[in-house]
Amino acid sequence: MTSRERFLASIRREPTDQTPVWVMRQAGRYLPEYRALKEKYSFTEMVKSPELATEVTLQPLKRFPLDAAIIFSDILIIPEALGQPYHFREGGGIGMDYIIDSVDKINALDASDIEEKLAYLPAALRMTREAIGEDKTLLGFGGSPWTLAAYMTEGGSLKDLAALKTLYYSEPATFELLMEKITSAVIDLFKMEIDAGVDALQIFDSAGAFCPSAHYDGMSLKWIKRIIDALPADFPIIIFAKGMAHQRDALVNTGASVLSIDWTIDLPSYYDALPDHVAVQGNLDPLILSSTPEIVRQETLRLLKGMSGRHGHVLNLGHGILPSAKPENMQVLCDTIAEFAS
Ligand code: 1CP
Repeated sequence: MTSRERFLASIRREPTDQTPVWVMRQAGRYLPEYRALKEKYSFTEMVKSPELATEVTLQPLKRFPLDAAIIFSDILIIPEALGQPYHFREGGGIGMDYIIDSVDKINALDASDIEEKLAYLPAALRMTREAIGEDKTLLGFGGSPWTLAAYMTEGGSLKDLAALKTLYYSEPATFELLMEKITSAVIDLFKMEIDAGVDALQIFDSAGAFCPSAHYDGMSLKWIKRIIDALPADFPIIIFAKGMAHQRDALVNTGASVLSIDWTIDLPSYYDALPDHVAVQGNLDPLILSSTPEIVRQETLRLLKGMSGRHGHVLNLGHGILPSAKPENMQVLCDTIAEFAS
């Protein structure tokens, strides 16, 4: 069985022998071996070096029995490829080197030659595949155009998206120009990741909850749909729409195969209301990993029991793993799943 067949089997809503498990944003400050590398190299150096990105990608898999490798990279490689670099701020957080705040700056963004500009990424994906073989899923990812536009116009950590939303309401043609460029770059990124052997792609609409419901389509989903339409028809796409799961039908209409759900949602009843061709991923509160082994066990069992008999569930956190997560709690999470499955 190839890794892609294995992944497709695990998201089918019919009996299989496994609940795949992985943890979004596997890397990060919670692992001492990651912190050790960060002492020697900057975040962007690690992202751009295929050897280092592979090493960081493999770190959680060396410790824990996870079913997938999530390539170490960042959604902000797209703004960088368009001509707006980013940097890691000392003390945490991310900053763009400048802000997109005029039509001239949007016009200057260059969506050509994405493959050449991001050549380090397929190199890292191929190196990672070489190391994990066909037994594990290899996951690629990218930001939704709306979420990327948010970082590009806010210049770093998100506040209220005032500039981007004003652009959408007051200057629709300029908004479309920005979104067309980002969407085209993300399509090229995803095609490149598919060619490099990823088994699935996750689209992060982390800033979706800034959209009013009535405008969620125009602001974000329409662009996500355009991306999915440009990819091979049955290629599995996971959408993480933080805080927007209530837009269930609209999310399903994008063509996604899996909806990644945050912890605000009751997963079993959400799953039951989905059509049969859509699977779910989620949705533990990442903060349980910063608590005690007992809590981790209790919350993981609650989720597993709730989803029992519901096939097509990828066990995951409801958002990225936090720097305060305790590695020993990750072990308890994995042990609890193994115990429940046996
Ligand atoms: O397991 C992995 O390492 C996966 C790789 C991964 C992914 C999927 C990273 C590495 N970043 C991301 C996605 C990402 N990056 C998103 C979407 C997911 C989400 O909603 O969290 C976003 C919004 C970013 C932007 C970003 N990069 C932030 C948020 C900035 C902010 O203040 O809003 C941060 C802190 C980063 C840095 C980053 N990216 C990845 C890691 C491991 C880190 C932390 C680096 C460190 O602290 O050393």
